[in-house]
Amino acid sequence: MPKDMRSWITELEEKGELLRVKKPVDPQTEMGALLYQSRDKGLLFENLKGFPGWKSLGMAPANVRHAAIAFGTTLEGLIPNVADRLDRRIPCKMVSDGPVKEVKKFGNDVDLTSLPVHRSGQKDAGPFITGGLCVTKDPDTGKRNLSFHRLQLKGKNKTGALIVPRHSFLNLRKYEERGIPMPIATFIGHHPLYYMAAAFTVAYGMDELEIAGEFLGEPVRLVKCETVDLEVPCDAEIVLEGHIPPHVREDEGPFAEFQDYYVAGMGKNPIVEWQCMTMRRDAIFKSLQNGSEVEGCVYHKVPMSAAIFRRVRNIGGFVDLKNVLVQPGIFGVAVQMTPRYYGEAKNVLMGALSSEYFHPKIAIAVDEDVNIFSENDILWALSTRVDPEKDITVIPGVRIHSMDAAAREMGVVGQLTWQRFGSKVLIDATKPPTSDPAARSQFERVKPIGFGQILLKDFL
Ligand SMILES: Cc1cc2nc3c(=O)[nH]c(=O)nc-3n(C[C@H](O)[C@H](O)[C@H](O)COP(=O)(O)O)c2cc1C
Ligand SMILES: [Mn+2]
Repeated sequence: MPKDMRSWITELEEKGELLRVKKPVDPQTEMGALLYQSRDKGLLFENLKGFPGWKSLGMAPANVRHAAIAFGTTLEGLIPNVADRLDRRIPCKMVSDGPVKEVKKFGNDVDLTSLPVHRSGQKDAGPFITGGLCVTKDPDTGKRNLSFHRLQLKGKNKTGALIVPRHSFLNLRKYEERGIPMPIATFIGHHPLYYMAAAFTVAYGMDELEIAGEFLGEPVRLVKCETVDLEVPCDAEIVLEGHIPPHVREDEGPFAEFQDYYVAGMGKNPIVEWQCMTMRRDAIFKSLQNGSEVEGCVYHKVPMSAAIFRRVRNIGGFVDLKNVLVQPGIFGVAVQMTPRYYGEAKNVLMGALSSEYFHPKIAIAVDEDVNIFSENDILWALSTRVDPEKDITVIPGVRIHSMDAAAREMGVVGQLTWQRFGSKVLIDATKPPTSDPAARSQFERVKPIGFGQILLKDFL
């Protein structure tokens, strides 16, 4: 059976990773706090105040452990596994119908306020659709693009949209140069591997839905939209179809963003007018809480870590690379490796700071004996293996992620000029390299006699 949001709910539930919330929950005033707290389990809200009959899924995945379940791998194997699959694609398949076409609404019957859209942060400008993935096309080539864009509710059939200068922004610019609206479709509610694929920054013109196919191990089945020349997965829960009018910008934001700040690119941003909504008869909504160490962050961590893993493993031809993990707040990244030569870890860290992603600003290299999934262990390595004078290198004058409050903002939000400018840092917290065994042996980590063999459970 093809994977969709329902097969994912079943899988999580069978593994004891999903909690059903049967008491009434208000999406405006209660849901955000519940999602924010549930960092271990997914939540299926079954009773939504003001939205009779609706259910909503959130915090699924709640963490990278859940992401490993979605990818069918182990926690330790997750990032190397995803990195290996990044160069493979499975082309999409067109089908004529699907569950997402069970209900169709057009024009005045489209009412986004009928959806249980939740409010994430206390200072948010209103409810935002955060669990939608947006399909647009390059008008020159017809190539599809899939990306995340938060959609601030601004009425029955209107939302704002944050479109950071990347691929869908390039598409929008092409439509704006022609003075015509850009068609857009958003699907809300699907298997998490669609969300993972959408969060990858790949080459312009590459269809992220083909990456989703590779992750899913089966072609994504697409149906034609009703009112725009776009295609969407036939087994999503809900699809919205609309267009972005050229050169229109309105106030948008604030919004609780991925780094746990309201520094969120708010200002004059594009709007979307929605003219059609199709959905399953018993559609389940998707509520995505953004912020550090909640669901939105999982969709950042896995793609970014895998892209960096793939990028740095060939530095100098071969690196004895073990793992990569983006750190809380998304602006840090830890690289786990066994350095063979003096300086090699720094070469790798330079690569980690200069990838497809602008987010990483603090790159830390650790050895294999440091648990990359434990922030405590990483801090231990920082305090015990770093000689600051030689192991910490600051790189001034580099482009920084445009939502990093610590760097200087330049240009204009909603325009190609928007950026931040600041510095990055490399921290080599590895042991001396294997080429210098005497120096390396100083840093042998203590282990008790019987480590790994004498187990407490056998003595209880
Ligand atoms: C949970 C989540 C939310 C995101 N929200 C937005 C957003 O509102 N606007 C945006 O431009 N990028 C957002 N991104 C950044 C994504 O990297 C981006 O949408 C997408 O991957 C870029 O795709 P593209 O390069 O094909 O346009 C978000 C990413 C994640 C993981
Ligand atoms: Mn893209």
